[in-house]
Amino acid sequence: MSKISTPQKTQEYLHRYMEGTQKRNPGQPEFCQAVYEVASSIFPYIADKPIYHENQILERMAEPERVLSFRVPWTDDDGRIRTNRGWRVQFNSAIGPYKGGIRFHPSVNESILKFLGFEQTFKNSLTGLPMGGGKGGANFNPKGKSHNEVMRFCQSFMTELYRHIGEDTDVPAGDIGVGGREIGFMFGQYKRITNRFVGVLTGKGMEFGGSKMRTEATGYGAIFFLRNMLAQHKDSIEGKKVLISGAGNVATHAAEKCLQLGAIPVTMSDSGGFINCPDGFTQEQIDWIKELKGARRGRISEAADEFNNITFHEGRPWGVDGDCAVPSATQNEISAKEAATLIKNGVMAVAEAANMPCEQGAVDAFIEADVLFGPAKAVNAGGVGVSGLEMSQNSARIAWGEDQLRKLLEDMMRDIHDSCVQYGGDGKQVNYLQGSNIAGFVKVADAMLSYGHV
Ligand code: NDP
Ligand code: 2IT
Repeated sequence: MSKISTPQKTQEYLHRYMEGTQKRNPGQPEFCQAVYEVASSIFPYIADKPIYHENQILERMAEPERVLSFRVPWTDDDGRIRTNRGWRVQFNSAIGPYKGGIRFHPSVNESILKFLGFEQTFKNSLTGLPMGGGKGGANFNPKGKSHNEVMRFCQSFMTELYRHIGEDTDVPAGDIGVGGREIGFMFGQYKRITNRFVGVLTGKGMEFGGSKMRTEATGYGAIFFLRNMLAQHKDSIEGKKVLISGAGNVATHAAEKCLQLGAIPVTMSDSGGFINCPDGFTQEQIDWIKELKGARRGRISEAADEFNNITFHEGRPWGVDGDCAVPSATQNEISAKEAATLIKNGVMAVAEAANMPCEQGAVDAFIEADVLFGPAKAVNAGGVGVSGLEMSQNSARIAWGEDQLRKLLEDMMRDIHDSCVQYGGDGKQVNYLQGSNIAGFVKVADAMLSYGHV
């Protein structure tokens, strides 16, 4: 490649790169989607920086260092032997130990875990902490399983996983279907097998090395980022109607932070449909929903039976009128068509609290329509950021106070926002997609250059 590439040549290189990626990863659409989203920002950025091309940095970055796949046998309450598949994708350790969550959901497959591990690499770089990227999980469906079944599954999962992880090697955490209960079961099993009490998982309970603010960090961080995007563009989050999807860890804490900052959270959802509260959920209602979707493992529709001002609807919440959208459930939950509806209804900002919740066509539509678009790797980085702080506390065998951690989270989200502005801010409106991809890329790429061809 010549020293300075023309925009047309850059597009050709990108096209060829994506053809190669698709050929090498057949049947992995989510992974290819995530690679395209990053590569479309990075190719123009490195057009006049041949060192990255000469060293095949983007080619190496799109290949996980290691993908581990394993059998997870467990016994159900009827004494029947069941078998699931587990994975750990150790994607990139250039800037620190692999770090990223574990997802238990029937849809989990290698494509989804590779997209998540790839994204995690850039996200973790953005936090400014020394963490590489990884992700894991199983195609296990926790719905309808008893407490003891979940415990036996987690123990079996860790009985294989323990040999691949370690406090300085790979530090998993939670994600969809994996919360405090599952982390407790897995940490207990790790400790039992290895006879070591170390910070090998994050998101732990307070009694055994967890960090204050970790539970709240992703949802709170996402709303801090939304506030920062609006403030950067001379607007305020106060009084804004916010559409939220999901009703799990991320969604409920996003709703709570909206309320604390004077915004009006009007929707939440689960895989059965969404609820709408035009006046905005109260803290009491959010607490009730946390309990419903947490310990009670119920359905979001039950909220409409409990509260007079809440209605339940089938489908997703993107047709409801709102100023901002914060998708907080799962990947590809806003299609290009739904993006068009949101734009028509006047949405001014979208903050991706889930990982890759917008299809590529939706991302393009938001940017084209000058909607402020906060990409997941920046918006939801507060979760893994506080996980990094949990690792520091565990290594030092100390526990920081809540006020200190709240401030560290808020500062981290401001720094991530400012890095996005630094690399994506030369238009009339900041391009956060470009900013986050480039800011995340530079540190990992330069570390890889330092190591030579590994
Ligand atoms: P939870 O398991 O706590 O909640 C997930 C929520 O999303 C539930 O309401 C669930 O509904 C809904 N959901 C999951 N899958 C689907 C689906 N296929 N279709 C419709 N709804 C679905 O997970 P989290 O809140 O932890 O995670 C939500 C998102 O945030 C994920 O994308 C995750 O990767 C991302 N994230 C999480 C972080 C964390 O710290 N937990 C950090 C950064 C990102 P139902 O109950 O019906 O299944
Ligand atoms: O997607 C994510 O960033 C997470 N699920 C959190 C990862 C972590 O290690 O805290």
